[in-house]
Amino acid sequence: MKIKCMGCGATIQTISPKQKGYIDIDVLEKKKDNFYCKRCFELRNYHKNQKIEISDKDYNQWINKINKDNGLIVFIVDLLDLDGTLPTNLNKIFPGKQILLVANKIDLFPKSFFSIRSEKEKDIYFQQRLSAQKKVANLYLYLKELDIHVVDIVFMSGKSRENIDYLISRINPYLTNTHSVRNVYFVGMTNVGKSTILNQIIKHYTDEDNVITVSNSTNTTLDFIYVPFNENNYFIDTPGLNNMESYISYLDKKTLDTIAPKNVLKPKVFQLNPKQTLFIQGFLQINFISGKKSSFVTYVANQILVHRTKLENSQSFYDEHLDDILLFPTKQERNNLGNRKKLVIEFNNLDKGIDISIPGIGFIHIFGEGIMELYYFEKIKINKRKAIF
Ligand SMILES: Nc1nc2c(ncn2[C@@H]2O[C@H](COP(=O)(O)OP(=O)(O)OP(=O)(O)O)[C@@H](O)[C@H]2O)c(=O)[nH]1
Ligand SMILES: [Mg+2]
Repeated sequence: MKIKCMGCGATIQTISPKQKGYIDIDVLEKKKDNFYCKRCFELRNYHKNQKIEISDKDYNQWINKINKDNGLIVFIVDLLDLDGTLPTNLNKIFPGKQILLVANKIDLFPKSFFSIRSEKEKDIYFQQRLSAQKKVANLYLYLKELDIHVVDIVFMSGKSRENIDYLISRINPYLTNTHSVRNVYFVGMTNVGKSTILNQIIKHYTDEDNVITVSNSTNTTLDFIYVPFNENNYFIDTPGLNNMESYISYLDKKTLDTIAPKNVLKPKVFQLNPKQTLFIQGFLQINFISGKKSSFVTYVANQILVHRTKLENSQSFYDEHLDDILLFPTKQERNNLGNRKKLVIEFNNLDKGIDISIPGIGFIHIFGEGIMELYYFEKIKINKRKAIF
């Protein structure tokens, strides 16, 4: 019989220490249940990560397996990294499937982001009426623009448990259909918080805490983890997909530890005049070339450096301070990210302004009028969208 690691889903083995599911034979012999592989043990207890690559072949097999079942797909995105975690071909990956979209990590956003003015309103918001409804509507419109079809949208936080009950109430109607009971697959890009949400659901029903391993490194979950939800239905945690156009795929654990958002974001507001430059650490350089004074609001982790310089000094600043003030990405990470490239973007005051999303990092809301040049790395895809929220 195959024994599975409770933390990552890998099949337990005692042969190859560098492969997934490894456990020392003497540890295995002592254990009767609750198996955790050595990698999970070290990740959970010492935050040490042995990186295990997941191949495209593995992903394809998992996707095929999901597509063969008639289950519900709960597709989770990170609201701070929406474009980096929402594949535009979502319905093609899961053809004909019902998909419920979860916008996770709302705890990172300041209350003003959801226009919550009082405790009462906060209560109401958590049941997704009033202010949040507007956000849901805005996200629906964005999905429509991208031609993505979902059956429902839930805003929530796996970390602070906000809206966990609401998520379950929205999943409930899909647990059976006319033919059979259905499994629920928790799917999404790596690091969006799939396992964190499942841990909260397990805790909700069993009081057991932190059963599945979570971490801010990529590819924490390595195989399906079957969580019995009731007598008939399984909730299934799945390994995250990698977005090779996101910074997250190129940053090492130390960098991720340093730049991951730790508490509620404090958006930084810059009123920029043309001929000024904004650096988001070394991840993105925005040269404001011409136009009217405009506002740039950064939604990134609070500890991420946002630095303003004069345009004329920007190149020398970048060259001189890449490894001290700008600091990230590190030299080694830059080697994998390729050369820097330029994207020219024109923007104007119409509507609510635009967002520039930096995958794996956050986004910048820009309101005003002008032309800017963005400099960032070859492998990364920066997206411009009409402001959503
Ligand atoms: N602020 C915040 N952080 C979260 C939330 N959910 C998860 N995280 C953090 O995001 C990181 C990734 O969480 P996981 O649950 O391991 O993500 P995953 O989607 O299972 O990742 P893979 O297994 O690699 O696919 C961890 O550092 C979590 O603490 C949330 O709602 N809010
Ligand atoms: Mg996981």
